[in-house]
Amino acid sequence: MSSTVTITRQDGIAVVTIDNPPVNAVGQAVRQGLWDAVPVLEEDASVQAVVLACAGRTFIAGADIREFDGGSMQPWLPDLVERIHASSKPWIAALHGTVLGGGLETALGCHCRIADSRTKVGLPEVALGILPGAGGTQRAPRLTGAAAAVQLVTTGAPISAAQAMEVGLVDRLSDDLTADAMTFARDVAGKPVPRLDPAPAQTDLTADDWDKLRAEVAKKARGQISPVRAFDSVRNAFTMDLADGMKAEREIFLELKETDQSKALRHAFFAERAVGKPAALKSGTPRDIAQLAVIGGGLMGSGIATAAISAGYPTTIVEQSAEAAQAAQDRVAGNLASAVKRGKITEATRDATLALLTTTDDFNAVATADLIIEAVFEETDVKRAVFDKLAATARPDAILATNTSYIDPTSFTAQVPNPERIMGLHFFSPAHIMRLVEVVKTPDTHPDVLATGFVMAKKMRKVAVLSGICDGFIGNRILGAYGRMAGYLLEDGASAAQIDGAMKAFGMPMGPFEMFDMAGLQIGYANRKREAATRDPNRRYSRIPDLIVEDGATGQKTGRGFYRYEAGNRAALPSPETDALIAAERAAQGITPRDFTDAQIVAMLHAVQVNEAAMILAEGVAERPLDIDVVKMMGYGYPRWRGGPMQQADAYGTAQVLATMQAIADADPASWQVAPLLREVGVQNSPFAARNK
Ligand code: TC6
Repeated sequence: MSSTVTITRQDGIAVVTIDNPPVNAVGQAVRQGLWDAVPVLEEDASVQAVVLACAGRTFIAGADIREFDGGSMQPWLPDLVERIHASSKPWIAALHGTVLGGGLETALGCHCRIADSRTKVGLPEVALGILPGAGGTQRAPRLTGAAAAVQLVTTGAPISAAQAMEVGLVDRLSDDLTADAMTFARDVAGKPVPRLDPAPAQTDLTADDWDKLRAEVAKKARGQISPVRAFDSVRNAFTMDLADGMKAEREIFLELKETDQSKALRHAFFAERAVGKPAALKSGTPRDIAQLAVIGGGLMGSGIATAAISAGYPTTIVEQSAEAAQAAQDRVAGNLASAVKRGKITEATRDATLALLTTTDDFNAVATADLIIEAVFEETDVKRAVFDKLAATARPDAILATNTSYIDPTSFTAQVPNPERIMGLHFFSPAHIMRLVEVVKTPDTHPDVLATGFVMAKKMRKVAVLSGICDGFIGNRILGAYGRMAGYLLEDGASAAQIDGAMKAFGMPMGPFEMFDMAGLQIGYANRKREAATRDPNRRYSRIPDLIVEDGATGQKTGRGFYRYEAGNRAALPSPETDALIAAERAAQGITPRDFTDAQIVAMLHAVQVNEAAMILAEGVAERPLDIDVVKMMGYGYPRWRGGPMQQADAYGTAQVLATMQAIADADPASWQVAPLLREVGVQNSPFAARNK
């Protein structure tokens, strides 16, 4: 027996325990241990029933994802699950924690399932670009029927133990799992072993219904293949017997595992965890934060405060007047009310959470805070004035954070004593919903302060990424290159609708011009005015966005920007006025509009992002390519199934990205230069992933 799988026996019941921290992933050693356990228990006449349980915080949370990149190692999970199911003695799976993927599939191979009432079960494989490949798409439908199986398998969303019981995945619920699993085992010992009917599962759905459902799944998947193929496999359960369905499932699993999409999604999974462990954090010890303060209760400040109180931090919002403080209070209450409406929290939780919030117009309230987040208007002088006051009022050891999204924090904090306690915490709007936070390190920031930022972000259920200082930090600086290229493409002849359409077909939730209109054009306009004096005069400057703003159109809120919007409707419609303005500007610049293919648009917009990212890496602003990928996926809607721009560069081949960038730079050398790091990797066609160590 392997050390990860042990057997104990008590009164005719064997307990097989898996102990493979942290999440009991069913890797090769666990599979081998279980594989060996089955015949031992078959041959042991003293054993009448078997309980399969896990030590630690969870039952099996899935296959070991780290094994997916190597060759597959026997025994394979589908064979193991089948071996357990074929046992002549009943196996009872005792479930707790997060029973996911191969974990649930193993449990479905057992003959009975009992779950701790706090358990969550699910088949999240589609989120890794694969499908449940150990019988999940065949056994689940035979237990639950079509609707629940389609939902489980194509969304990957976990369900509660109670829901699992309702749909037939679980037989009993328990609040004392160890004892109740033994009772269950005794109840079924010596009786005929309950087995799944291998005949095709029954359904009322017609072929037409199935086709409609498939179209819905494909629409939601927006370019991702795995939900659609997983759906096909579930459908097989209603036309094939178990053995044939399993064979077909295995084929689809092997096909999906090798796709770029699955590789990208696996990269995304590990990258999201690796960003929390940057080298710069190794020497940091997080400080305790008992009291938070947020300066500014606008959209951003109240979003941050909502996230903070939701994570359990007592928080004070400081505003300039009693009215503004009340408005901030209302905003936070509104955020929580909408969480109740969406079923995310209960009314009782809302009330308990809101009780952690104080709002005031008295700046002295920051004196008791351990961590203070400035979230005022993005203007150097406005921020400096806040830090002047903080220098006088905050405790000398309080951590001071700024939510700046572009401006170098050192440009408005030089007057503050103990600069090692200052960092940037760049939240994304709406801050109580968006999961990304860029933790910005100044040259003085102490590692303990950074570590505190990371811990706080985690408590807020956010993903923190470390960034050094540069204009726009990691995310907005790359967005700058993306927006600039989109602007040139527009001026050169592509329409906003074509560019947006190409990027949506690529997988972005919206194109650049829809995004600009949604965010409002005035912030970019103000930024460009701020940068005007320092801008390289030789670099091409497209005036179109400025002309639109100066024409009185600032995006969705005003009913017009790059597009036209009807009142109360976010649909982007063509704007004849904006189109005329663009045509006039092209003529004024002597530009004859030319055609671009969608593929060219995508390749160019991708290449300039990777090029900017390569500079960011070389400057040390981001530690690793994966940090950049996570920023773009979590903050900017970059499709997870593409894994972020750097992972996508590896999938295209960095040589190809270099060639595209070289062509862009050759055509307009004053505006674009190939980043030396992109040249270095591109010449060798070596992947950025090699630099993720
Ligand atoms: C599958 O089952 C396919 C079957 C078909 C086969 C034919 N493998 O997330 P955390 C690591 S596909 C390897 O921070 P939490 C994770 O990297 C799989 N490692 O903890 C991290 O390592 P680090 C289907 C894994 O409490 C550590 O465990 N299953 C795996 O916030 C802690 O993880 C899934 O997709 C794994 N399967 O959340 C479930 N899972 O410390 C994936 C975790 O070195 N996992 N690790 O950074 C999860 O959703 C969550 O990890 C969790 C625990 C909910 C289980």
